[in-house]
Amino acid sequence: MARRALITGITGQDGSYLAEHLLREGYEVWGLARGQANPRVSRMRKLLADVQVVRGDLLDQGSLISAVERVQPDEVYNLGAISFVPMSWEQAELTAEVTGMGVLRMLEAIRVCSGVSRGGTAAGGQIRFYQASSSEMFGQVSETPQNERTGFHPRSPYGVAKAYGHFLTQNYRESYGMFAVSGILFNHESPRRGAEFVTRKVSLGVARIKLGLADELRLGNLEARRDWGFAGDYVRAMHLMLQAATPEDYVIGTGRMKSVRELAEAAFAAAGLDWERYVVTDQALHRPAEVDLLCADPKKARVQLGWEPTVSFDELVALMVESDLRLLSDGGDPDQDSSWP
Ligand code: NAP
Ligand code: F7E
Repeated sequence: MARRALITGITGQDGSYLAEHLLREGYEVWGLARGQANPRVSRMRKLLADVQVVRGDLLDQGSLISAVERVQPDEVYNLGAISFVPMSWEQAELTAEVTGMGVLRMLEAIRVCSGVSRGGTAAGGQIRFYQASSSEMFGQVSETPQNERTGFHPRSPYGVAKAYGHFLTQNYRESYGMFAVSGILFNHESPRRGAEFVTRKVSLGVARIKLGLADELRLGNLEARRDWGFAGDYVRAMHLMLQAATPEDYVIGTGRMKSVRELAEAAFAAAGLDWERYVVTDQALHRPAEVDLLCADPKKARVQLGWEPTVSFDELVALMVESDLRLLSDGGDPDQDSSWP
C-alpha cells in the first residue's frame, strides 16, 4: 500500500514542491486547506490534480484531529504558517496563534490520534512529524555560519513563534518518544515564491521594467545578507529527514551568502539591465528589527542525509527572472489563480 502524507500549507510554495516530490516517490498525498472559498485551493488543484484535499485550519484543534483521523497519515509535514516577517509585526497575535500554537495543535492531533497517552511511557506512535523551522530563529546571530547548535536570538514575532514551534517539536520527541523533527531551513525561493518576498519582488520588478510596464523598483535594506537556495532542493531534505533511522533536527542551506544589493545586481543583469538605474531605496520598507545576515552550515545534512543543493544563486536568479518575463509576456498576472507557474 502507498505511504500516506498529510501536508499543511499545501497552497504555499513549499507545499506544492513537496507534494510533487512525494507523488513522484509514490505517496498518496493529502493537503490540509483552510477557508470556505480560498482561491489558492483551486489554483493548487489545477497544478496538483493528484493531491487530495482535507479541510482544516491550524487555528482549529478539532479540525486537525478530524483531518488526522480521516487521512491516517504515515507522515505529517507542518508547513502552514503566517510566513511573511513584516506581517508578523502587524499581526503578532495571529502569527503566534498560527505559526506558534498551530504546531502545538498539530502535535496534539497526532498524539491523540496515535493513542500516545500523557502519563505513559515514551512509546511514540507511528506517525512521523516534520516541523518547518526557520533560520529566522537565529536572528541576531551569535556565530557564522549557523549550525544545529547555534543559539537563537529571534528578531521578529515570526522568529519568536518559530522558536516556540521548534522547542515544542523537540519536547514532544523527548516527552512522548514521537518521531518529530525540525528542519531549520534558510531562505529558499522559486518562480512560485510569494510576490511579497524580496527575491520574487525583484524578479517581477525586473520583468516589469524590461517589458516597459514599470520604470523603478522600490526596495528596503540593500545590505541585508541571506543564504538563498532553490525550494525544489529543500523539500527533498524534508522528506529525507523523515526517512532517517533516528529523529534529529537539521540545518538546510547552501552555505553561501549574498546581499540584497547583489541579488538586485544579478537579477537586472540577467535581463541585460543595470540595476543602479532602476532601484530606489525606501526607508518605509526597512524593518523595526533587522536580521543582518544568515549563512547555513549544512554539513550535518550532507553527511547524515546525503543532501546537497543542486541550484546555484546565479542559476536561481536567472530561473526566476526568465519565468517572470515569460509570465508577464503571456499576459499573466502573478496575483491571479491561473498564472501560477
Ligand atoms: P507560504 O508560501 O507563505 O505558505 C504558507 C502556507 O500556510 C499557505 O499554504 C497558507 O495557506 C498556510 N496557512 C496560513 N495560515 C494557515 C492556517 N491558519 N491554517 C492552515 N494553513 C495556513 O510559505 P512557504 O515559503 O511555502 O514556507 C513553508 C513553511 O516553511 C512555512 O511554515 C514557513 O514559515 C517555513 N519556512 C519557509 C522558508 C522559505 O524561505 N520559504 C524558510 C524557512 C521556513 P492559505 O492559502 O490558506 O493562506
Ligand atoms: O526578506 C530585505 C529584508 O522578505 C529578505 C521567509 O520565507 O525566509 C523568509 O524571510 C531580506 C530582509 O525574507 C526588501 O529586510 C530589502 O533582510 O524575502 P524576505 P525573510 O524575511 O528573510 C525565512 C528563512 C523565513 O522563514 C520566512 O518565512 O530582504 N529586503 N528590501 C526586503 N524584503 C522584502 N520582502 N521586500 C523588500 O522590498
